Amino acid sequence: MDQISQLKSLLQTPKKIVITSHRNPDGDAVGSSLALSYWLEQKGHSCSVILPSEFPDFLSWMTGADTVMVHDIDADACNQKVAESELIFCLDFNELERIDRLGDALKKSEAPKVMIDHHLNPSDFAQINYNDITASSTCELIFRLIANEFDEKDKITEVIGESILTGILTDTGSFKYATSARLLRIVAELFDLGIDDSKLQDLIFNSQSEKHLRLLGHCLKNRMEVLPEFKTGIIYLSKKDYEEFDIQRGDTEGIVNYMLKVKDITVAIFVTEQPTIVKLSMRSKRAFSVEEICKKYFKGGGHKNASGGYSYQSLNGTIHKIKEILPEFKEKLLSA
Ligand SMILES: [Mn+2]
Repeated sequence: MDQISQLKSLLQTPKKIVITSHRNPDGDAVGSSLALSYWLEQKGHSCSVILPSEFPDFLSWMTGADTVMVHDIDADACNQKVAESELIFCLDFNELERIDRLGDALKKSEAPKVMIDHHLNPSDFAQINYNDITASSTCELIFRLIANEFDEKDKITEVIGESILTGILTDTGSFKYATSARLLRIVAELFDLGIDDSKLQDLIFNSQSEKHLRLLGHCLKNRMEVLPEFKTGIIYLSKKDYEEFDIQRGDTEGIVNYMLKVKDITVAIFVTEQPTIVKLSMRSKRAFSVEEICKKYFKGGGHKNASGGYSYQSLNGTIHKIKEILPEFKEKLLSA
């Protein structure tokens, strides 16, 4: 039996389902989780969406956002839900390490797991996998699962459509990255359903605080270093910056992308000093793979043009390490 048929048979009787996604959930993580939960509930299942950490404020308008459970806030209740669940969906991530302690609860559970994801190099913890690294977003895959694999396009309500389009808009940066003819056909179908894309664009992209914009100004003016010989830009934020600007979850979202606006920058690296680790977020243009750097040197990964990782070295040590490894990639950088 193929995996979609297995999923269909699992979903034939009402089940207690847990839907989970990655730490620091973005629009795709939250959008795909909510969209999937609404579709499954129409089919008679009872769903709990459980995220490892809180989602950023700019997603709080989403229908159902207030029902999301957060493991960082109430681990016991979340673990209880996982223990009771008969089926677990893992969305927008592909290894259990990405969900920290929630991953331990998942490992203990004997419920079958379904992975739906578009990141490179999936691990094999799930029994059912619906992965496509050419998909723009997990939300695109949720649409394809419902409409194509289950032939239930009629079940895509306005709320489900809005959730799906939210993930598509955020993961593609409003149709700038990872687009395809297939994706745009899906978006056309969402428009046909009456989804108001300009309303969503406004809620998602034009809802920044004054503080956020001033922080961006600080990063670009005082914290950006350009290394022209490596076509690379680095922006860093120290613990002191975090205090001074009162930086909260989500406040640094998207800052890394600004460096790619510079004509001769191919790689943008955003380095932030967290309480116990230094976090790296990398973006690249064209054929150059930041996934390779993140995987080889910073215990991370993601996509060719968007990856992340971390380091246990100091902030300065980490920036020094970046500068040390860039020569290894120089040839690829200059030819990309
Ligand atoms: Mn995604």
